[in-house]
Amino acid sequence: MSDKLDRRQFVSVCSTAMMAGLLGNLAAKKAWGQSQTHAGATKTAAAGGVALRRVIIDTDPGTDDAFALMLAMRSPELKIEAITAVAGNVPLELTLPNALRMVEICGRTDIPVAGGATGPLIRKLVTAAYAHGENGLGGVEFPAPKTKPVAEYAADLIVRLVRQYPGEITLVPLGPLTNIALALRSAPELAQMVPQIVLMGGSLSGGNTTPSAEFNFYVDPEAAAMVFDSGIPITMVGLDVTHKIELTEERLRRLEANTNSVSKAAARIARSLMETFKKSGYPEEWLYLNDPLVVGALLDPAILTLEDYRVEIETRGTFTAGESVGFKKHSDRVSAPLQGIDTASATKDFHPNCKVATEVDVPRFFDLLISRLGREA
Ligand SMILES: [Ca+2]
Repeated sequence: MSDKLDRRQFVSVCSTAMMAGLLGNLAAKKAWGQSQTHAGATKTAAAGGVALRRVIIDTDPGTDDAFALMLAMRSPELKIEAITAVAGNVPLELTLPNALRMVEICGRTDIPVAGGATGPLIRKLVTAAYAHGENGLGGVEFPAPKTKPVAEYAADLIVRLVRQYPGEITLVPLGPLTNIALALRSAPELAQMVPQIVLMGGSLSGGNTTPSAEFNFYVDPEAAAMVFDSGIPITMVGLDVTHKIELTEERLRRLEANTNSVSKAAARIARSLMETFKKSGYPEEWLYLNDPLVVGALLDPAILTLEDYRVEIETRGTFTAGESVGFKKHSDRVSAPLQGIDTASATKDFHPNCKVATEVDVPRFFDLLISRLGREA
């Protein structure tokens, strides 16, 4: 794809894309109507003010990613235009087939799945196999996927789809932000064409990988900084709330009581990981389901309480890179200038760039998750 369109070409592309988007909308609405075997879902969506929403899910499955993908694919309010895989919890050689496994488990091989970045923009990849199992799915061996990824590179696919549906596609990143940053770098105009990014990442209350940084931002702080500097409205669903989403034994049993194959697959992943943690003396008796909270909040905004912040991503600190620093009010201010070095310490006007999730209705989320995974397709 050309990234060097002149203005006339760009307008032409946008006009064509808007027409395609309109037709796509009509097709989607038709498909939406046809796919509604659960009559109550449409009413619920309408009553809750939740319209059909186009999303691209960027992900590094990852056990909690698997839950998020399943929840999204079980939710007719979401029109999943693509799933893009990125290196993170485990390398791309695993996250990509794991994403394909998820679309097969959910019977949604109609969704394009693309492979993306094999590592961060400028840093070496750090994974989290210790928390997700060596295969990224808690050690559960699902069959190798028969479905192939699309040939298009993830960042290119994101650019093409956003141009196709300008103003319509919510980006839902659940891993390091490398693919999103690459898309923005190759097509900066995307910043005006993406209505919002709702992401799992960051924290205003300490990290889970270093005392400062949450894993996704720790892995690729430069990508996170690019995204937060992009001007796209961001909703940050970070550890402040996701670490209240504890999949306890009681909740896991509720999940296991469901009889359909999607719920069973999710429960197998969680049970296997929980057993592994128990054997290795892991102190907590639950799993944190970080990523599916993002999807839950898209489906039911009342699950989260959001507050305006200006969030800046630390990229230079030896001990703090990837920290998301939230300014609640007043001007944000950088470090004091070093003596003898002409560094800027000027304050900037306070402009929130982000809504940060600060409270969560935990029972409401689990009711949604368990019922959605458990219902027949
Ligand atoms: Ca993830």
